[in-house]
Amino acid sequence: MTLQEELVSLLGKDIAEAAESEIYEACLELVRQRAANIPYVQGSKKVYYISAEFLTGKQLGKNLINLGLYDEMSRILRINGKSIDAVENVEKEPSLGNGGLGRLAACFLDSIATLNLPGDGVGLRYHYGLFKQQFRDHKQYEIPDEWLDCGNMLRDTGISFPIQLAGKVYHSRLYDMDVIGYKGNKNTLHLFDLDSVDESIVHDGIQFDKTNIEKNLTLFLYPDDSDRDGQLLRIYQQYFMVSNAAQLIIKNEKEAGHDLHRLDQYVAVQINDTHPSMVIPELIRLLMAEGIPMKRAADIVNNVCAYTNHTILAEALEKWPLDYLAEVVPHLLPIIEGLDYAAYCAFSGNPDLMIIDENNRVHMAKMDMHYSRSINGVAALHTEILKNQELKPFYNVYPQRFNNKTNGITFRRFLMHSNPRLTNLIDTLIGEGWKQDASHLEELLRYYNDENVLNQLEDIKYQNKVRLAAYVKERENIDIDPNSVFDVQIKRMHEYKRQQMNALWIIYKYMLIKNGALPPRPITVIFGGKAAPAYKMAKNVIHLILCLQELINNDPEVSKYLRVVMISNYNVGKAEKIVPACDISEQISLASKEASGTGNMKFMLNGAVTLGTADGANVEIRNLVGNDNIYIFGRSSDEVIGLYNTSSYHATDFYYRSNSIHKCVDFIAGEELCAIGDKALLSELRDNLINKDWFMTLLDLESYCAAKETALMDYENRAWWKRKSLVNIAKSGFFSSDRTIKEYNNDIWHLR
Ligand code: 26V
Repeated sequence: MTLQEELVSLLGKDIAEAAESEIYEACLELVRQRAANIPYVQGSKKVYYISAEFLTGKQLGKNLINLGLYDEMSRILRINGKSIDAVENVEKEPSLGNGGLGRLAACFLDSIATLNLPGDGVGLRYHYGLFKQQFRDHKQYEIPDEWLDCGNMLRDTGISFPIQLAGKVYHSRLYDMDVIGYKGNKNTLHLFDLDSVDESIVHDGIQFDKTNIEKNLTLFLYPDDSDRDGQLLRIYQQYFMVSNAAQLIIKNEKEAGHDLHRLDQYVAVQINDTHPSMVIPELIRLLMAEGIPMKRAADIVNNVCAYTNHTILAEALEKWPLDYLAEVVPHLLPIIEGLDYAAYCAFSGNPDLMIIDENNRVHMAKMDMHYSRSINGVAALHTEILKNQELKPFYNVYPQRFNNKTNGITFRRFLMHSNPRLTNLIDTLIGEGWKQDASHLEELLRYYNDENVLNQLEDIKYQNKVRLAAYVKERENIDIDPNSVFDVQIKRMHEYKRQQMNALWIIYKYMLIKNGALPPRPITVIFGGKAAPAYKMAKNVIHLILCLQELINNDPEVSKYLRVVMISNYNVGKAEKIVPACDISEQISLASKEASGTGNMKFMLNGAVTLGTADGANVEIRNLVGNDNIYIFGRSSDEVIGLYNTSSYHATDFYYRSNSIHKCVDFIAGEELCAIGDKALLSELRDNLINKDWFMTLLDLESYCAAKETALMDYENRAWWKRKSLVNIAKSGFFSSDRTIKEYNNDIWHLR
């Protein structure tokens, strides 16, 4: 049967006659059948990547690419008057992650399978994921994201484990999703759920009874933990995840007839941030139940586990009160206390190294570091900061455990799927070798002076901007001009990422334009990102951006030169549309705070030029492309860390010293914006910038404005800019997650 015949047979009717939703279901079934015939990756040692988030993005397109069917399917649909885009649109994006950490986990699974390494993901099947973002009255509202009510790749395995929560036994249910490698074999993403979870308890947006564990356990990712019940729920979720993971591992190992004393020969566990940390005491507990004494069990687990740190922000390094753990997981308490006592004995009670602190809080990261054979950061700078600052006491006692694994992204999704035009151009220029080995992209440098190729690059960027403009018109009803410069900042909303600094630049530009200083070409500033529901200041920044959007886009004088777009409900699918259309990639976090960033890599790969601080992986991008092909501004991480250590940053100094900063900051709560938005929220934001500004927006504002001006001027030298774009693409091979996974495997997992 040809692919077309196969599709028609699954549809039961002609393609031309079928609705997009029917074609989607048929394609899904086709992928399922093909996947069923692909063997699992074989090996004698397997990694389990445990993560609270797997931000997989839509599956159909990616699976068709990895099965080698995408182009053919696209052609078949086209000759039958259908578009593959419309069919892919039917799928709802699994809402199983919040940002970089979750997307990284998804890229890693793709690369692990592609490299034919045995490795499965383990996480939770959240019914409503994070939440769906809506804008009303220039504010964010949260509603449940009903991603499950559409056909997807999950299958009910019928497998269940007993999970003890607060002395009661619950029975989980395991759903599996195939992870198909690019032209390779397959692994599995295991997502656990509880049958009794009841979506009907959610009301008024995303409110629900936080104490009703039986009904709420897997409703949402990161339920609000600003109160005790919320924190307890997070602990319930985390333990549910890791107890399932640990039981799955032990079951698989016993079925394989492996000796549990030698678990480290057969299994590696990667702990993705601190959310899965309780897998350590849980594995120890299960090994003890198999008759292995505690000390021995702890040694075994120590050789199995590896921990990845993704942030130095204090609020993300989880510390759970001991009495909360005593309530939810009383059976783990003796083990956690035992591990703490062992640390006490080994390190003479050094409080820096204790798992349980003097306030009886359990430091999950500290437990991870004592009981993991590897501790890694996610970019070179981040790992150095961990070693020399944040985790220094641990580096002093376990120097050999620390290592760096600079993040990466899968080029299958963020180039081949999202930017077919550029993919084709690269194929014709250097062949397809880069799809298996991304370092081949460097061959593009041959075309550095080839005007014809540079013009094609420019044309592709323009086509992608046209495509995005149409999408923005359709979805947000905002007109943007593909001939303008597309300046983009898409990521979670957080003060350290400094979307507010970009907003201050917009105000600065607005004033210049009002005063007759017109830019040589219109500029479109594009934002996208969700704020945590309880994070007030992040929501205030969204409010500011939406008010600016209203003010500027409706001002006939200014909107000819400047437009602002905040894309609602930013997610992986939207990233795939926005990234290929971007000219300037905004990576403007306060130096030292962004562990790595992965959006920066996606933009680079698609030919955007980075405007950023010397933070996270931006530093490595600069080292690869050279200073001529990136715009780096602002204080260094050393300077910033120095300012924190000496408490010597005072935003007021900057506010009063510069008239232009003063005017921009005051504009936030001035007449124009307050006529559109909520004065209380805007004033709160303005006052915070003057009086607190914990992430030092005003410190870097002037150098940011100067660097952005330079970038915009350089953009006008088209020949020059196109070369910058080419160099960025050519040098991005290092950021393939295939490279990252090879390093994890060579240095940490040693899979066979
Ligand atoms: C996020 C949130 C957001 C909602 C409220 C509660 C909460 C708790 C924890 C987290 C963890 C976020 C961690 C994260 O996504 N880190 C990012 O990891 C990326 C992959 O390594 C890295 O590129 C980013 O720099 C880092 O911020």
